Amino acid sequence: MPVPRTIHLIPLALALLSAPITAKPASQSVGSAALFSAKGSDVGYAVISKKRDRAVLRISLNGIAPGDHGLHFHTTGACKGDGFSGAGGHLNPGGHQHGMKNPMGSHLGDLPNITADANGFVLTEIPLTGSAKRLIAALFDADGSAIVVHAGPDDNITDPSGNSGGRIACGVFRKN
Ligand SMILES: [Cu+2]
Ligand SMILES: [Zn+2]
Repeated sequence: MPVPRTIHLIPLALALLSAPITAKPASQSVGSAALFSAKGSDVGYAVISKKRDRAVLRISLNGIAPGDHGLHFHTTGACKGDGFSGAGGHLNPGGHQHGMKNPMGSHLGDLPNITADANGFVLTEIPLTGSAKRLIAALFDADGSAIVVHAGPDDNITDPSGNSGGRIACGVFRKN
């Protein structure tokens, strides 16, 4: 009896289509930053997404020197000045010291090092610790924020910037 079967399947199909929306929300993009080098070349982008109260950073870069590089959220949304000094220090609304290994740490803007491969590519996803709501409020406050890539790796303990060297790329976050 093919006709009654089809009729009964329609409500079932609608129920299946609507179920994932309430049961399992997809991650939602919150904002992004286009990064450029000190010479002004485009080097990639970073996207912040959230799912419930957890945030994730996805970053894609090219033309970066192979090896490990410090990566941070900096406190001001300005990639200006000598060595991107306009971005200020690390995002630090809690008034802590630098570094995930520092007993007095860490800054909200401290992130794990990223690694550029032999071709200078970076493609990675970093789960961000703590409340997404708090982080997003700090990133998109009145003066905004920036994401900065450093010349060398961050030692995760030396205050205030982990001895990670100069700022080689910077991007200002824009809220969606
Ligand atoms: Cu930095
Ligand atoms: Zn820091």
